[in-house]
Amino acid sequence: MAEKETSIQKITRLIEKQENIRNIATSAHIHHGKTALTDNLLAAAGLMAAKAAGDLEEGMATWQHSDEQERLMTVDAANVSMAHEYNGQEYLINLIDTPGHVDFGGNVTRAMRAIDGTIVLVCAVEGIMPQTETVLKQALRERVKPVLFINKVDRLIKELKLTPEQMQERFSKIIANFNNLIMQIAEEEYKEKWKVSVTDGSVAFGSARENWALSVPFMKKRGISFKDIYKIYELEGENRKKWVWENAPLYEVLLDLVVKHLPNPLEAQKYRIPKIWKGELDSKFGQDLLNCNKEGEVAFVITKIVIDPRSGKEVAAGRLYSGTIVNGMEVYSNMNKKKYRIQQVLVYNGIKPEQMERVPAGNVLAISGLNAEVGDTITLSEQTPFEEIKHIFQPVITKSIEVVRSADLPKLIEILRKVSKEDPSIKVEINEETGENLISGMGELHLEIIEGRIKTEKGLEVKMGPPIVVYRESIAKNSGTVEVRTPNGHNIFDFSMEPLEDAVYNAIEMGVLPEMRLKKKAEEVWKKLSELGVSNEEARQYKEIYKGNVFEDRTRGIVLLPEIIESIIDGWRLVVDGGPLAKEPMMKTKIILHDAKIHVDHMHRGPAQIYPAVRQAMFSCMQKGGAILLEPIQTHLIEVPVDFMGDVTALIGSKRGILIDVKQEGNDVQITAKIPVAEMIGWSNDLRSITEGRGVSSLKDQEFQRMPVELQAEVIRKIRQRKGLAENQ
Ligand SMILES: Nc1nc2c(ncn2[C@@H]2O[C@H](COP(=O)(O)OP(=O)(O)OP(=O)(O)O)[C@@H](O)[C@H]2O)c(=O)[nH]1
Ligand SMILES: [Mg+2]
Repeated sequence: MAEKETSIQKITRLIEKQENIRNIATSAHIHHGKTALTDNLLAAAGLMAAKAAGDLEEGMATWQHSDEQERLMTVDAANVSMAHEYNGQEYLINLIDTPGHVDFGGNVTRAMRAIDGTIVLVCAVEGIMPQTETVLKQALRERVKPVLFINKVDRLIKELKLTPEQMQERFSKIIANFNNLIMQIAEEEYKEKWKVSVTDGSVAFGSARENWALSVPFMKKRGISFKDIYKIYELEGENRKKWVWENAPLYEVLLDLVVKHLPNPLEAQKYRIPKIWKGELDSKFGQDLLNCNKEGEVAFVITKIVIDPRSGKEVAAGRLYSGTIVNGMEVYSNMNKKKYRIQQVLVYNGIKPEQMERVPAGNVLAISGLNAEVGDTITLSEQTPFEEIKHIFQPVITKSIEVVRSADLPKLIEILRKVSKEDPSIKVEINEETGENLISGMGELHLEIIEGRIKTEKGLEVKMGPPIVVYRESIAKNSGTVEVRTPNGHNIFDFSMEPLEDAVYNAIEMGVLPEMRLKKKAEEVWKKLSELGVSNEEARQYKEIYKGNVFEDRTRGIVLLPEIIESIIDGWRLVVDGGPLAKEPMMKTKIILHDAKIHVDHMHRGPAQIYPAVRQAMFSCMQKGGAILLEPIQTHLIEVPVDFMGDVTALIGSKRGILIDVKQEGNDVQITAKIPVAEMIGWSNDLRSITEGRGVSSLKDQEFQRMPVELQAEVIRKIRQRKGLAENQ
């Protein structure tokens, strides 16, 4: 008798069959059951012990860090793969389990680049929550197709004791809300196409923890009615398991749904590539990408990096959009402009990475041997890279980090470098002059987790300062023209600065406009600018878009300008990174170069002359146009029993918060409020203590807004003091 095929042998066979691959992720509001679902799918595929699947206390298979077990939540996105049989054919499901907490939302954004479809889970009791909307935004931005799984239906039966009719009514409401979101968020072409529906089976419901799921087509096929579902909770022990396994097997219902409703890479790349790659689609490389060509040039996008703590070896996971990656092959990093030799090619067998000889396009896989960054495009020769992977929110909380023993300082710098590589949502600022090292993250929890990992996983004793809020600097109105000279007096520049238009700024934030140096023929960008109301003439004056700021060149025919424009723009970027008020980053400004007189001798127009002049121009412009400080503001949805409403509104008021909306539903109220991040340090504890632990708050949105004038001076003074800035800095 032939030996039974092992699961890795099966996967080796399946990675070749592109039509039968599905690259997907779980995504949802926090704790809606993503990991319980992933665990149960793995268990059914025989890739982990069934007994432990989805059991928090036993530990989730996908939790690879001890902090996840301690806090009972997912922090890192986890890659797993499994085989599935549907209609007599075998499929390979590459699945990424993503975290739900907003602080780790960057991991969701990055996962979306690797996949083509996502199972969005919605808790049947809580319904659509702010983070459901956020994950849909993240998915649709990458043209990742969603399907819906309504989870925790057991609670409707056991806790809320709903009748079958009430249950269906609740489902209808969730589905309608879900489709409304798709209508609001999706691009025109996908609004109708990607709506989910009960009848076509793109919606399933069930209980990830209790390992069952159903969809309407599946119920029809098996002759099961809504009433039958209640049977599950009348049966006990083995009988219940047996009924569920025979009539509503979670893995079968969900993976059938995935195979049927989510695209394979050949289909998906046809419409995803034009959205996430802005090169020439008619070129050979463009065609390779569109067609997911195994034979084409390698195009691998890194979406996650893990550094082995012992060996220091870097493993880069991501999506192969074209070509075939072969062990030992030489590849090119478009970010580093450097070649590397691949040392390992890995695919996932369950949660376990396994070495392969070769993996073709259309798969999620990992490689080692590189020293690259998340977001990099790995090819064979230099190519137009994929669009930047941009997270919806920016980091707004910073802490200083110091070593306990000064001898450890070099180690700290090395570790911070690794930390920001593994988690690109972290921003690290190393100041060798002052010795102050700062890390910024998405929230307090994010920084706590990082601190914990530096101590336990990286084994370095560190001390972190109290949380500090990140501000932005901007300009209130048009400055009018300012003339400056270089320190040697040989060059003169005329600049002005003004606030950047809302439409343009928002498009940059949304990733619709790329942040980059614009070349002579930036047709794509000009077209978008014109759609945003920028005149054709002005669009052609855009030289660079950098961190939400724009540089325009309105000079005409200055022969020597090309020789120094790089230095001018470098000088501008330096001030954008740290503005005149308090050396906080600038945002939403537009600087315009109107005229220049340039010395013929290049000796007299080096960066040492140009930088200070640009800086002086920007400082004067900001002074004339009114320099303003912007602070991060969060919109939160706070849900509490109605009895606590008064206390919660008072708490919001005490934190400079503004009520946006209050809705009552049964015994609960939903309060939407905008609160400055500076006042939100310790927010979850404050809310917990005034609501006896019954208030839940979730982030809906985040933006920067002008600070109240009466507070601005004091905040600036404090930041300058903390940074040790002298009068003229
Ligand atoms: N009653 C019930 N509880 C569930 C179900 N699925 C998950 N849970 C519970 O909900 C909690 C969160 O489950 P997880 O699977 O960790 O949820 P998650 O979405 O992965 O959470 P994060 O990754 O932290 O966002 C745990 O206590 C689970 O046991 C379900 O179908 N029914
Ligand atoms: Mg999870």
